[in-house]
Amino acid sequence: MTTVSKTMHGRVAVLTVDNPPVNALSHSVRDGLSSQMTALASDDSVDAIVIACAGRTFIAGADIREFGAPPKEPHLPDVVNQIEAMEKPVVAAIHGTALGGGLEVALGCHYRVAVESAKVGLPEVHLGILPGAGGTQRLPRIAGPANAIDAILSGRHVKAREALSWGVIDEITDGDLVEAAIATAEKAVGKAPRRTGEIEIDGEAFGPEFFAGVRKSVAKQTRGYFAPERCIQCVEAAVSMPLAEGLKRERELFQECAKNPQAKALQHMFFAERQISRIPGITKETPRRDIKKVGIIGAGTMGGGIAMNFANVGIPVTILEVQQEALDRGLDVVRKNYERSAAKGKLTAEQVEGLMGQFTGTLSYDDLSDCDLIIEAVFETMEIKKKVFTELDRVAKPGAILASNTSYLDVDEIAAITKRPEDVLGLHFFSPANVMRLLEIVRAEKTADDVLATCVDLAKTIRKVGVVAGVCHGFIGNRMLSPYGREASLAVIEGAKPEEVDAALYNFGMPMGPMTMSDMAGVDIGYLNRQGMGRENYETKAYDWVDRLVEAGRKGLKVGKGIYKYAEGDRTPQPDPEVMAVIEEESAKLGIERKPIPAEDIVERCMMALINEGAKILGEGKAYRASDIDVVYVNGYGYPRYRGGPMHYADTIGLKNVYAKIMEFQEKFGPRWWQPAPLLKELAEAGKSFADYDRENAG
Ligand code: TC6
Repeated sequence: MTTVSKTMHGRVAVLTVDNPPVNALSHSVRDGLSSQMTALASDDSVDAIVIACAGRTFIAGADIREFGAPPKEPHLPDVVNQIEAMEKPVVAAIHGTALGGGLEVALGCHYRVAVESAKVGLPEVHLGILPGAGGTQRLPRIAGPANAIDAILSGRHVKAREALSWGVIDEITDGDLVEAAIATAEKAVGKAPRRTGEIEIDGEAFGPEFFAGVRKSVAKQTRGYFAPERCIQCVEAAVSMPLAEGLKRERELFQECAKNPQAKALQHMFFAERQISRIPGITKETPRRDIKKVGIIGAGTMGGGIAMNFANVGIPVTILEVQQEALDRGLDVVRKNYERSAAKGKLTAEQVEGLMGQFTGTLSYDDLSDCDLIIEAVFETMEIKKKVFTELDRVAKPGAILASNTSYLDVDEIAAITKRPEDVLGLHFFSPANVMRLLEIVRAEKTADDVLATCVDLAKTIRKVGVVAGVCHGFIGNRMLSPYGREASLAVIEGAKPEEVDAALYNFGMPMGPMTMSDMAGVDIGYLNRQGMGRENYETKAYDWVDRLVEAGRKGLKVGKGIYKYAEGDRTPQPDPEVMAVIEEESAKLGIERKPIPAEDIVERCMMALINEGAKILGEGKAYRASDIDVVYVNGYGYPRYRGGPMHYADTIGLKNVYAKIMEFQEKFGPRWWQPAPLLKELAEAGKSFADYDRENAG
């Protein structure tokens, strides 16, 4: 298939790349560009060349689907070098996004013309690799090392105006892009070639101190990641080496990244996050309902945070509370959140007022009668939820979508209290709801397809990662959290200190350990949950020591003491000998002889517990894909993205090994909590992976 075609405009040849959806640099595009360059170099009827793209965007990068397959010539770095070496001027005409290899092609061109809405960037770091087609050498030369390192390490999409100020774009046109590029090309004919790779960098200001500063500034957000350090080394090479040597160094470091398992994991996440909106039974043709106005029940932290998501994208919200005081307090918290953003320079005072103008407070359910979607975020008991939904059933207009933000409760039971269960579903936001990207969309038994489709689209509108889950206790995320927390807590009663458990999981890549997390969320929340469950339904050995802490008033960070203690006004957890004394007493009571537990064992038990529960969820059809579970864990629970989520991590260990480990734990710790998921057993015995399962069950 021809993906690069040529048309003549006077003596300028316009090459148009047409490789939907995003004009990625598949083999045919590289081959097309390269053979066209060879032919045009000696074509006497051509003075100059424009590279433009059909469809929605300029080249958005290498073809990620080709990663992992044996590379085919011509390789992208050679194509970019070939373009740059042309004696005839080559101009890139950029619309949409010129990303990764796309920007590298543009940097190989001698001029770049763009439309105002265009963006450029080198997002390879998000895929575990680095810009390996000269991007790390050419961008520092044209934009300066400081701008280049910012773009390469953040992977952000830089707007055309900013790119213009960096020198990356030469001209922004508000007219016809290709015509403007042709005009630039015609003007360049006869002038000396203008090659990015020949620009000299003044290395003086970019010595070891500069790079030490860069390393320090990104240390926190790049903890555990392999590629960022290699990106920095590439820019160091750009500053200190001639182009050819720098390109060689870039190649070596690119290969190191490409071979590292993190690259595969991050690329898995890229596709996983694009799979989530493929839902069985839902197509483009499935009708959608219009969401022009949203109602929120409850102006607490959760309700206010949820409401902000809608206001932020221009959807007005009516918030309901029972008492005026609570309503005022809730709206005040929302305002303070916006004011904090304004103080950081992210919003103007006018924008804050504009956003607040989207909110209407009310004490009356009747004021929700014109809402298209109503989300309740009230206290987590079935009795209260049922009361709220009875009221909603009374006041909501026909066709309004009614959603519960419950984290655990049975959405089918909630739906059944209404006369319109087809309009009901769960929309489970994560706290803080205005910040956290994950949204679990809970498809209840009777939820109508158009209701689900509307909410899947809506998640994108409010910039959430919306994953569809089935009805079960805790849905995907919290259901998996429970055995993970149990194993962490058991490790403590068996011999590990809380800070050792936390350190083990932090070093694995979690943003914080489960003990710190429990203190932050409030240790009493789990306590109340267990009280409701009854002792026969959970592992008492794991939690009796925690319950003793709560009963002694140690409810967590909010009261300055929980599993750890906290100095006044300081959120740093500090080990507390009083807590250790409780733990040791409880261990003795249970007849447990405390023994140190190696960090690897703690991690292994917690991870196996997560994976096994994930496999149960998948086998029961409560998640459509293993990769959906990965998306939930990475976006909602801080699971290290570079490990690709718990299910991908299981695939890297091998499901045979995972299954064997779970059987070993069953032997060692007893069968009550260590029952392998039937799906895990089946896949392990068939020599398959979760990725195989997803492929075979696609759609
Ligand atoms: C690189 O260049 C390395 C160079 C060094 C070499 C030595 N390849 O995101 P959307 C698909 S690394 C293949 O929903 P949007 C995507 O899977 C690359 N496929 O759309 C989806 O397919 P589906 C550096 C790709 O409008 C469809 O296109 N570049 C690629 O919200 C639409 O995608 C990047 O990392 C690709 N490169 O956003 C850019 N890109 O419909 C990655 C997309 O079958 N891409 N697809 O599910 C993006 O950031 C965004 O896709 C976007 C468009 C901003 C281009």
